[in-house]
Amino acid sequence: MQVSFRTSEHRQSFTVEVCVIDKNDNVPTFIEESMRGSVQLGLLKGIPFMQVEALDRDDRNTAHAELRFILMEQTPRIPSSQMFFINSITGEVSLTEEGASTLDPEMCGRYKLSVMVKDMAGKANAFFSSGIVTVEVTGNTWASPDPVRLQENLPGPYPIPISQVKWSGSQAEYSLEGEFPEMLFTISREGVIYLNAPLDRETQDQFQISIVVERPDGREIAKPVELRVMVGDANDNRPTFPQAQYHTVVKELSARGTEILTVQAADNDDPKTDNVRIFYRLVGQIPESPRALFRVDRDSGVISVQADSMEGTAPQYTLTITAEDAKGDFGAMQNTAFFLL
Ligand SMILES: [Ca+2]
Ligand SMILES: [Ca+2]
Ligand SMILES: [Ca+2]
Ligand SMILES: [Ca+2]
Repeated sequence: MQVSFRTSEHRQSFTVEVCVIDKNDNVPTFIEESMRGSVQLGLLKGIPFMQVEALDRDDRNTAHAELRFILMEQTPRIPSSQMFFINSITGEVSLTEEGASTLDPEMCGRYKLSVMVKDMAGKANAFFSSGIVTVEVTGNTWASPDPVRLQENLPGPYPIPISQVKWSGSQAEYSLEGEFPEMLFTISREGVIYLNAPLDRETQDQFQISIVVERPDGREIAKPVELRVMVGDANDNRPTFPQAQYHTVVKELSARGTEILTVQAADNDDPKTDNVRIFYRLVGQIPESPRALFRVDRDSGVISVQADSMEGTAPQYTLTITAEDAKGDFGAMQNTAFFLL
């Protein structure tokens, strides 16, 4: 402001600076009178699910517009009277520990919170106004998905979607944790879980995968859920004998039916399936003989004397026995040799 005045001789002027000092003459008010939010079952304590906002037209740089939020009352007061927490400075609303552990949409699907906003940083001489927040409780799709059974050696094409999870609340990011080779399982932004390579039951026959849900800032939103993957067996292992050759001795006077030796092959496939059911067969004898001298039991692998007597036979025979699993996909040939004295 420029002020001038004239005396008899001189004209004089000076400047007067006028400061308008803020006075706390504005009451803070909620931007929306009735506010709505929804909280999902499973949300952890302290993770905001909504935010209340208020305005105060006084100078923001003074306490006149320094706002504080207060949760006055919750109705109904079940199962606890302190289900919710409001951050007094930011206005973010979250669950208390009690709220997070007892929230139940079937017991109470809607709460009304009466909230207050005060200026003067909430001091006694503050202006204030109040508002109502309606909170809907929603059930959540965030639950452990059903176990998945996958056959080993699936032909693909990969990746193969195997399951899906969804956090139905605010923005969420998913990740997987568990004992499996990196990138064997992955999860998309939409929560679809993929298998990226063929499984081998003989290496690992089941997986326990934890699915983690986080906010974009890395804070966990809810407890992880679990996906169990069981690997079904394919008959991809042939029976094998623990040793390539067996040696034994047969007495010349052995009678028919005398047990000479038991051969036993092993099969790495699932013992609960036919893929490990082994049949034994005698497929060769050197030197040959006009009558059958030996036999092998198809199921037990017991080799016994088939002839009435071993008199007049050669001093040594080499028998060839095969072990074959039930489907015969890989009939494994192994030699069995024994000496006859
Ligand atoms: Ca004010
Ligand atoms: Ca396998
Ligand atoms: Ca097998
Ligand atoms: Ca197998």
